Amino acid sequence: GAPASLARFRGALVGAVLGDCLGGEFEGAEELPMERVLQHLNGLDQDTRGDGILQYSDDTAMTRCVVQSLLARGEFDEQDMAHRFAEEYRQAPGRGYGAGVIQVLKKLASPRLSDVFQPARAQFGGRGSFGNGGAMRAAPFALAFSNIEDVKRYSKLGAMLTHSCSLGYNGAVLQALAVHFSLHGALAVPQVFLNRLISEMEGVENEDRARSDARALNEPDFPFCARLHRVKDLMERSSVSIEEVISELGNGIAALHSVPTAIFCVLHCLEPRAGLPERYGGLERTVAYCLALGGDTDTIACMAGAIAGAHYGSDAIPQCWQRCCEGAEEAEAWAEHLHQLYHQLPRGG
Ligand code: R7I
Ligand code: MG
Ligand code: MG
Repeated sequence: GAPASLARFRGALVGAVLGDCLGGEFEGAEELPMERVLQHLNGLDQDTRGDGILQYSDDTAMTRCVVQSLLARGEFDEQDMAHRFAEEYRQAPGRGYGAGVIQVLKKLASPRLSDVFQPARAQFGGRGSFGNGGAMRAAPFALAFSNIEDVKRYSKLGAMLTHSCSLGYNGAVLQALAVHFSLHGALAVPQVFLNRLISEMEGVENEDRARSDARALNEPDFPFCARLHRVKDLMERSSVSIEEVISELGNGIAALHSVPTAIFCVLHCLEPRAGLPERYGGLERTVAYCLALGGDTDTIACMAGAIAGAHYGSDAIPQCWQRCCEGAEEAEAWAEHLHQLYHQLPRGG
């Protein structure tokens, strides 16, 4: 594939922050007219206050912990990452965390805790959470590790600090893989991109734990692969309505109902689409389209923003969007450090 340029790293990390900040407005909304979404986004062009008026939520708060841990340690360190999650939650508990994960974050703060994966395992009657909280913060693993085996291994472990159900952590693996392939230009040929994801996920989901979780939750075996095949089917239709995307792929808080959806949004918006302004570039189309789905808009736009940002690069990010979103400037600086880590370069100032 193409070389992973610095602009792609910046695009991925800033794209994720923008998706979270811009999507926060509509989290939980149903039947959202595109007009409303465009009104919200166009308002940012006119906003003269700028400077981070749109605050980021738990998606970005936890992504920042992942980035800072990987940069500080130069490798995956579960203790360090867990402590950063706990400390971030302690300092800013009001960022809109999932209802269940709060228990994990409180337990992770305990100095007596020896196994940092234990609190996640205790969630939801011992099966663990299938929420998308692992996936929403998975992009940095693709930006820190160049080797695909490392991307899969550490995105899974990073997610398992809060999500021990395979339908939770495998969503994180899928999201990290999507960013990984996008970083290398694989979105130039959408079918190839999807085929690579499916072939990787066939290996990832081929484990006993994934099979037993899928059965317990009334899902087919290889649930993420099955969803990726639906993405493929939707791509082949001449037209797809928002309602069809929601009913086929979902727009909810479960990783299974949001990670494949985010991937579809990116693919669908590679080309201009009716209903979206002609002046919009691909990244703007992707974010607007995610918001119009309603449901878990901040998280779907955050995940799609990372994948699309890795494809289009930071030049595709509108200045006024970046200025309006809390943490976007910092994300740009951290992307440079991740780029150095990825290429194993000595770290500059
Ligand atoms: O996954 P998580 O971190 O939440 C992330 C979401 C994103 O949309 C963020 O933007 C934020 O709004 O929250 O948090 P969890 O609490 O682990 O999971 C989220 C929700 O999914 C839970 O509160 C449950 O409602 C549901 N859920 C489950 N319900 C039943 N059984 C997750 N796992 C289960 C389960 O096993
Ligand atoms: Mg959130
Ligand atoms: Mg959300």
